[in-house]
Amino acid sequence: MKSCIPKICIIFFLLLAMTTTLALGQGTRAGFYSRTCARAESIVQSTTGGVTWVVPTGRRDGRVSLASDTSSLPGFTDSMEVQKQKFAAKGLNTQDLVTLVGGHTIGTSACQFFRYRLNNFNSTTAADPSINSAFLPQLQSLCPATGDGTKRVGLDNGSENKFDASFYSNLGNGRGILESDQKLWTDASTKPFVQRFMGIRGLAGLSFNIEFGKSMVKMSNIGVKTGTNGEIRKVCSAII
Ligand code: HEM
Ligand SMILES: *[C@@H]1O[C@H](CO)[C@@H](O)[C@H](O)[C@H]1NC(C)=O
Ligand SMILES: *[C@H]1O[C@@H](CO)[C@H](O)[C@@H](O)[C@@H]1NC(C)=O
Repeated sequence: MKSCIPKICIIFFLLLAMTTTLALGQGTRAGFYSRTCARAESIVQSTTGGVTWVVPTGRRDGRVSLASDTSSLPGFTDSMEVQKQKFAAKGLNTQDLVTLVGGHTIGTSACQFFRYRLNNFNSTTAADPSINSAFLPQLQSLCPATGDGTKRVGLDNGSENKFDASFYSNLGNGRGILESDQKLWTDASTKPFVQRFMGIRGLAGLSFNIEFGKSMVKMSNIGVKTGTNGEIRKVCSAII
């Protein structure tokens, strides 16, 4: 380790300490990061960070940038059936799917990811008929066909900064922003779960707060790396 400059050494030992902790932990559970990153859970709780599907691509500065690969975004290409199969292969059921997508109770989307639904849905239909007819003109004025595609719109209309079940009520009202979100309502296999989060009478209600925690822990335990098999990144989008 002749060329190990101090900064690198510090990072190396930090990583070593973290991977040791991982090996001991053998899986994710509430409190898992309480020693190594005391605030991790409250940070995750308060930001509910967006899930990204990533592929490595080359960069000239030596880092590997992890660019978004929209072809792997289920909402862009996959049917609900395929999506459910992918979840099932990882031990996650249809309720987990509906629950995890509820992560869209927080945050925004850029117009470019959904404005095709407003004027250019498919070869025979201009606007996606699953969009509420009063909501459609609002969306069209916020996201004009030729306007700035990077402009952002709340995924949970009227409640984009609050972690609550209103995302599901919005789906029930045709106020989903992403086609894949709105499909949770139009698809017969996922609709009952949306209804249960909405608290519709006659169906056993589900608490979004409780179910979200359970499904997140389930998802976090998929393919957990132990020992030296994983890495904890300081910058999630780059291998430094
Ligand atoms: C079914 C799979 C999912 C699809 C297709 C999907 C798709 C998307 C898309 C297209 C956006 C907008 C991105 C942008 O415009 O920058 C987004 C944002 C977001 N997603 Fe998802 N997502 C999925 C699952 C999830 C899950 C499981 C969570 C969390 C548990 C989540 C949390 C978020 C958050 C918080 C944002 C907002 C980010 C921001 O405001 O910058 N998503 N998602
Ligand atoms: C276009 O979308 C409409 C509404 O969802 C649907 O009924 C129709 O089959 C679609 N057409 C094509 C060509 O995909
Ligand atoms: C839905 O929420 C209301 C209240 O916050 C806003 O005024 C609307 O602009 C918003 N509509 C869309 C399409 O985001």
